[in-house]
Amino acid sequence: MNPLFAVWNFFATYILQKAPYMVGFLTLLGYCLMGKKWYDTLAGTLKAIIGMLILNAGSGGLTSNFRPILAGLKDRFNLTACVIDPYYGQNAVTAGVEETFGKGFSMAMQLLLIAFIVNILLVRFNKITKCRTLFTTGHVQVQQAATAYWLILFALPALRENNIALLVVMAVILGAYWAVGSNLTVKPMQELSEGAGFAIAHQQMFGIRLGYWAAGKFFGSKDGKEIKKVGEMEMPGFFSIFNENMVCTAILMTAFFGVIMAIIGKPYFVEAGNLTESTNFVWWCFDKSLNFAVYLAILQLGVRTFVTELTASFQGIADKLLPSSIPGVDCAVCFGFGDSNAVTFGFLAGLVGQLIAIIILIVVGSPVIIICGFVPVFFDNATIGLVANEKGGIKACLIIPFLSGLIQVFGAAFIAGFVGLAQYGGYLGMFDWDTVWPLFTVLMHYMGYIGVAIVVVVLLAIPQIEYKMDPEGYFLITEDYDAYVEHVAAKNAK
Ligand code: ASC
Repeated sequence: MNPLFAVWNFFATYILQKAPYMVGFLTLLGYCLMGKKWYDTLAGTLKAIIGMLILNAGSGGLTSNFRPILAGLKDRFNLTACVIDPYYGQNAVTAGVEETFGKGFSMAMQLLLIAFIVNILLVRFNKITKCRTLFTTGHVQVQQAATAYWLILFALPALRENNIALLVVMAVILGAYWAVGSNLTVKPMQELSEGAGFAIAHQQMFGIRLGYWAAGKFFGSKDGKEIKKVGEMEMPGFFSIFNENMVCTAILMTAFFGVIMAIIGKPYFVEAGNLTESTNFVWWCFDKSLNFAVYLAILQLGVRTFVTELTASFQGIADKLLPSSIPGVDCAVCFGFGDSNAVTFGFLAGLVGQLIAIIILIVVGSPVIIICGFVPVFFDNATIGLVANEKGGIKACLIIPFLSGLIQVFGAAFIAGFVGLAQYGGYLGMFDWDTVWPLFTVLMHYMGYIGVAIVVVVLLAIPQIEYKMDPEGYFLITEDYDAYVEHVAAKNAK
């Protein structure tokens, strides 16, 4: 193998697609560019990698513990249903793409690399493009590349014959989505974290901005009246224990998941090998529910470990390579900021929304039935709830994720049925992929290349519009958050 190609291959396999090592790589690069001492660079890089690995242990623990429970609903009621979950979605693409389009999966990986380069270029030339954020979450990029590959192959049949044109169209759309989507989260995240210096590079970036906007518009403070955020609720007597995040999570999870697990019933879990006949089922449910709080705590520890290293070192990259930029990271990173109970509330409100939407699909006899996957229902709605709470208080924190839950299920049912992914049992199902991507797909399907042009132009116009709304503050918010806050205060005083 050509040595250059071998290096590239190694980088793509072990770093680009693995968020902890990508974050470590960027930290290393950033500190080197800043000329830090080698041992500080080493220590910072290790902390960044380990912090991200801890975060993964938390989010992986949540997913592996709670995914089977939600998926159990499907088997328990013998539903032929499409599970919305990034991993089910990726499996469905791998299983069906050859049969459906006569194309292998390997092109999705080339797409990932080229789209990433498009993201870098859009940030590099951000004096023109106004894009300020670099995607660093490789596992998510793999899932999205797979799904985008399917959606675009479906929408534009002519491209199936022309690999180069296919790659170019896909990479431009996906790379623009990464740059523009994560850029949309700069303001909500800088406000939430009081200038920690990161954006979100995940699967609900438009959802975050929409939630932020709706929370401010419909629930935000009016006439100077303070909004009541989750963390500021005064709880009397017994309810005061809900102010403690771990206690709150444990009690709510036991109540909610207790009911779901009771509905599924012990025999199912015994058969699935999760527990034995002699295990006390009630105690097992209680233990499982408490573990939710454990994994959340692990996840937050991970965030605390790596965020400062990554954002401090990224200054080197911003100074030397990608001006005025900040890193886009996993959505779970924001769980370390704001009111931690908003994470739990947002999730549960989203779950209620999803369950109601699923019942509606069943009642109206929808040809595609959706089963909620843990990843969309938790990570999307917790994130959106957290942002909504910050901007609009507790009501926003409950109502907006609830609506998001409905939208996720209806959007996924539509698109997974429309493009034929439902029959392979899964769809990515995260918020943006139930909303903006179906819209892109429909536009491209019915309008062909004109649709492609509309998608690209609209995407690229979004940061321009945001820039026009506040040209002085736009880059200040990533370069110097304190100065940005003063700038906003001065603007408001006028
Ligand atoms: C995803 C995905 C995960 C989770 C994780 C959240 O979309 O594929 O594993 O969300 O990134 O921390």
